[in-house]
Amino acid sequence: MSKQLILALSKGRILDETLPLLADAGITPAEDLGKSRKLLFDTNLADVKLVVIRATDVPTYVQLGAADLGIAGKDVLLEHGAEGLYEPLDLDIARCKLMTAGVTGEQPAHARRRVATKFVNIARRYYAEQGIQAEVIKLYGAMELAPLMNLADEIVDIVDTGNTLRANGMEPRELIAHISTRLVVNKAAMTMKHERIKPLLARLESAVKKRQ
Ligand code: PRT
Ligand code: MG
Repeated sequence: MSKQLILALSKGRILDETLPLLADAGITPAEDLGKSRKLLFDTNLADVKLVVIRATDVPTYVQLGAADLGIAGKDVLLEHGAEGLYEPLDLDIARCKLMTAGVTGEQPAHARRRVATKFVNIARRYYAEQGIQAEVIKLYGAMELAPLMNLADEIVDIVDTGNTLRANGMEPRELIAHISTRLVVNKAAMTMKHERIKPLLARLESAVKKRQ
């Protein structure tokens, strides 16, 4: 195994909250991530590199050992599955809720409920646990549109303020999980590179604690 540690970062809104946290932990990219088209970056720490990838790809990179560590939303981790991953630290950023939602004031009428979501695994598990028969329909975005277009009776999506739902005539129904961003570590790397990972984990842990 290489002596470098590769940390995979989730692009998008998580990245915006991750960079200040990394800075608090004394980890800064060698160049401006926002301004570069590169995907692999050196940092001020000689043995730490960053890759910036799609949030949904982070668990895959870490699980397969292409990255040693990763930063990803709990929603993405629940959907992907935790095999081969340790989740040692809640970074306490990008907090939100995973919820079911439907058209305001409407009861889900279909005996077999049609549920549109990009979180198909989470949704299947959740409705099965509730003893509700569900037909889960995979979408890649704009879930709020599905009930309005009568594609689905309900959606499973991320809710923060609830403004997006309200703007589309919908309301949150059941809470599935509280979500925040987590640090994940490849299980083999945790053993083989423990001496390198330990201090990095400690830096991040104290940066998180300082904010609480
Ligand atoms: O990757 P893709 O572009 O398909 O999805 P995305 O644009 O939703 O991802 P991105 O980069 O914005 O960030 C996704 C990650 O941020 C999620 O995996 C969560 O862990 C976390 N997060 C925290 C959120 C939100 N808050 C959030 N509010 N992800 C998405 N939202 C969206 C939600 O999908 C909905 O459209 O914001 C809307 C709801 O917000 P409110 O305030 O209107 O309720
Ligand atoms: Mg996006």
